[in-house]
Amino acid sequence: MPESLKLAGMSAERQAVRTTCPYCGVGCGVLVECEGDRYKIGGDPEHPANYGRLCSKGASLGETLSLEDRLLHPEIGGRQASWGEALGLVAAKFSGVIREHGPDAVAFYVSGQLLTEDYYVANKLMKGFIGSGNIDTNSRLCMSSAVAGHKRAFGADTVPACYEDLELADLVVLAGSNAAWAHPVLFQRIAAAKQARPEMKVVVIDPRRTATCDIADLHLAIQPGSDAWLFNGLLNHLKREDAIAWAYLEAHVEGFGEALKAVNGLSIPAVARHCGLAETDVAEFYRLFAQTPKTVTLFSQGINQSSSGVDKVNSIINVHLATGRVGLPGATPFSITGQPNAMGGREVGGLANQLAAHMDFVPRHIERVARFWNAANMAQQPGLKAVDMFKAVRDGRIKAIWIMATNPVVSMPEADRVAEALKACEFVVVSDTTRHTDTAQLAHVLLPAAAWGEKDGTVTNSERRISRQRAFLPPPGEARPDWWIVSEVARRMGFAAGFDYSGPDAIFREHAALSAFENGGGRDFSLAGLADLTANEYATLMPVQWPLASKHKASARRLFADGKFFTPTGKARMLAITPRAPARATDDALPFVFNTGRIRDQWHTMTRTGKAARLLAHIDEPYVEMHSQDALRLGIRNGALARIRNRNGEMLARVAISDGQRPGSLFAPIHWNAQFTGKGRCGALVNAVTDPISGQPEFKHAPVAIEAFAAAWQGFVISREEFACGDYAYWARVRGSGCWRYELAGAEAVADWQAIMRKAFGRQGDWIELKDGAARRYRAALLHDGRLMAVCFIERDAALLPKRQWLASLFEKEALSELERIALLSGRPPGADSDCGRIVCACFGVGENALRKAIAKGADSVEALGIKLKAGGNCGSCVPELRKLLTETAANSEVRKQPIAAN
Ligand SMILES: Nc1nc2c(c(=O)[nH]1)N[C@H]1C(S)=C(S)[C@@H](COP(=O)(O)OP(=O)(O)OC[C@H]3O[C@@H](n4cnc5c(=O)[nH]c(N)nc54)[C@H](O)[C@@H]3O)O[C@H]1N2
Ligand SMILES: Nc1nc2c(c(=O)[nH]1)N[C@H]1C(S)=C(S)[C@@H](COP(=O)(O)OP(=O)(O)OC[C@H]3O[C@@H](n4cnc5c(=O)[nH]c(N)nc54)[C@H](O)[C@@H]3O)O[C@H]1N2
Ligand code: SF4
Ligand SMILES: [Mo]
Repeated sequence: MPESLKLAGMSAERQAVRTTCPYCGVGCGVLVECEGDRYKIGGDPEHPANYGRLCSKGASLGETLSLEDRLLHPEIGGRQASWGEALGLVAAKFSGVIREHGPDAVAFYVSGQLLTEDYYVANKLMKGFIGSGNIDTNSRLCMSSAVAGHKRAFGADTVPACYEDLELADLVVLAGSNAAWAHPVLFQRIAAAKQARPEMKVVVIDPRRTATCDIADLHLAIQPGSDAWLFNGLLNHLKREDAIAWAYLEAHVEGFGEALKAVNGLSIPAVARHCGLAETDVAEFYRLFAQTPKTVTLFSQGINQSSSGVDKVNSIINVHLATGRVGLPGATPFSITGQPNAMGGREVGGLANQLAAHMDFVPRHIERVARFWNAANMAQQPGLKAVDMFKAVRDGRIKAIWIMATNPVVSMPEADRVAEALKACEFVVVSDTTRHTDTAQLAHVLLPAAAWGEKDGTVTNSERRISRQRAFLPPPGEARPDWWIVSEVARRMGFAAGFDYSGPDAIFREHAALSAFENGGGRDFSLAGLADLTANEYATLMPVQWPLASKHKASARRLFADGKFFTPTGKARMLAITPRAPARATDDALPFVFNTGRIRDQWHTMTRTGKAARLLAHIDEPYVEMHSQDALRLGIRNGALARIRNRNGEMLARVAISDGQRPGSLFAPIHWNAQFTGKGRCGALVNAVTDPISGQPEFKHAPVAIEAFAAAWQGFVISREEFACGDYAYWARVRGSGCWRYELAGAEAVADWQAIMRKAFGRQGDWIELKDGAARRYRAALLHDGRLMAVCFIERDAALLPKRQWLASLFEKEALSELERIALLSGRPPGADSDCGRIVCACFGVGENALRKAIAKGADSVEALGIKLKAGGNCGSCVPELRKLLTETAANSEVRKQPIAAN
């Protein structure tokens, strides 16, 4: 076991490995205790990001380690190949294309989920040795507007803040962030701080009422896309209320005259109109902001993912500069990162328009990096940004592309066109951990990457904190770390000298040395203090923030407290912002705003979280959230299926009616893809329109139409074996405990379900069946020696279908009782209703019905529910929902909770 450490009181065989969660940018420390081949995964109590806490995803990491659907060997054209053959082919093809068409005819599309060391070598190969800027990253879809906003305001891509600021603040503004679901441990830190100091205020700016609003004193359900008006209006208000830090501006800021002029006359009523808000709410927000020196504005994708994202970022930074609240304890703008190593990717220059170590495509930086690398063919200009890169693939300008650790056929805008582009591309290489993804399907060469738990390296979280990821498992099959794969291709392309690394520690040292190279303090990113780490120091490296200018100095927790910035004048810049509406407006044909984002228990395209049954228990199908007025008007029922479409594509999903949604707006999760459902990729509808500066796509605002899907029948199959359901108009595959569930629907009646079932599951065993052709009803169960193998329930009227929990639970039994067999086709448990309902607490599997019952019996607080049912007692991610159930039940209201799962 590499780099393990022995904890006090542990036996020699029992060791613990300190590593980092591979999901969100909070970057929680994880402690893996290994005993033989068993591990226990928990939060690392000593990690300063989480102090031992984990959210539901982190807590379920152990359930995602199975080798099911792992890519274990290199493949060429679908057949297994040796590493030698696969690496040789990739090197030969890339070299061939470069020789014939030049370096800009090839591209790498990489990811904020690579470790810094992987990322560094990929960037070095493309920009230093292939000689093109054509390496871009999924961070383009995620952080690029924040990067550009930082550079405009601060002269460098610097996040000035640290997590503690969120606890020290008297006002936390969450703009376009659903932290309760997307950054749960950080959200819990804010919630705990607020509980300890109830005078602390929280404002949430989000068109939807989200779980994050649970702790909000004020929720501004803003008109989608209108944030720049809100923050511009705030700047004007600060001026009118004499809340501007003039001395700070004079000393440390330029451009404030123009910035203030640009917001002249933007009164509260005007803002309220632009933003679709009540004047009193706008006024309350402005009052809070003006009077609270310790304010942190945390912003995320509701701001960044916009065709005017960079301006929105700067409209936020403007109000912080205007009040001198930058980089001070509890007073700062704070762009939170999404992926575990989004920040690391920015450090190594993973974006097509950056160089490594926060350097730019300017002659003296190009020359400096080339000299440091001894680069054979240093790129002289930026490459194509993600959206343009895939356009270039589509029209044949890029002839070979290598995709690493990202799934663009799901996650890019106009995703169907991305699939077409890859289908048309001469040579597509995909490095992934998973055999079947929507992107892997289109690869000519598949390269098996080592996964979390198997690879070693570093990641940098949202507060610039570098933590080690450490291996505690050997890579399975022939999987190899990404840095190794890239280096081996580089060697075969003739660049051996630049890629002769003995391990990730050697790469990290080089990365740190480059950050310090000719850096006299003019560049923010410096790891000078880590440039000569020994292998052993690297192995035992504790979490550390950058900049770290010297080994002997403590790292900087915050930046800019001294009012010195990285612009040529040393002053920060305020920018004159002219708010712009989203690029595409709704119209009669496409009257709804389609907003897309995350849910609590899934990570991106589900290649990992989709492996844990308990993470599918909270929300199990692709859904679209809409307001009840819209649903009523269009005759769409809660739980029915709907088709959402526009000129780019379409999506089929389950409707969740929620009055937390704005009328005229829809929300769909980004996670479902062709491995889990028929038509659930919301990226198929998102327009490939981008911010002109950052190139970040407008993921939160696509005009669409929605209509009820006219299902002739609906139903489900639950089975131990997989069921081929690809031909039905709607299908969603849900992992259960010991079984799979398939939710199904079709537009046309199916003639013979019996034949389908026999074909799928065989004639052997006992078939119990009920057929009623007139009602389009079919119910069947197959038992082998008393053990349930499969059930199928089909109805014309979906309301007649039974709940799934009880039937699914029968697959955990070795044999059914007589009573259970009798009850089987009714779909309901014999005797008392033991259906616990939809799972709310994923950690302890506590369902909604059980919670409602406990509340009815007097459990009147989250704590009481915890004592009675354990709910919420582990990761706490479900606490907002518990609280909601408590208030709902108290009000005895009929309002559906949001968002719902279908069953
Ligand atoms: N559970 C989970 N957590 C994750 C991830 C995951 O896949 N699953 N992914 C990680 C990644 S990579 C990222 S980037 C982060 C993203 O984290 P977040 O940005 O917090 O998540 P999103 O759900 O994408 O979007 C945030 C909110 O923006 C709102 N929004 C939409 N339009 C507007 C608007 O015009 N103005 C404002 N103010 N808000 C708007 C949406 O309604 C949504 O609630 O999450 C990270 N954490
Ligand atoms: N509609 C819509 N689309 C969006 C967004 C949105 O809000 N709305 N958000 C965007 C954002 S912010 C992001 S960050 C992207 C995320 O989108 P993606 O990056 O496409 O999503 P993932 O599923 O995380 O893809 C990671 C892939 O890498 C594989 N993998 C995991 N570990 C490793 C490893 O160590 N090595 C290698 N080689 N592979 C590995 C996984 O199996 C998976 O296939 O989605 C973007 N797309
Ligand atoms: S908040 Fe959850 S997903 Fe994010 S790093 Fe921590 S445990 Fe992982
Ligand atoms: Mo992201």
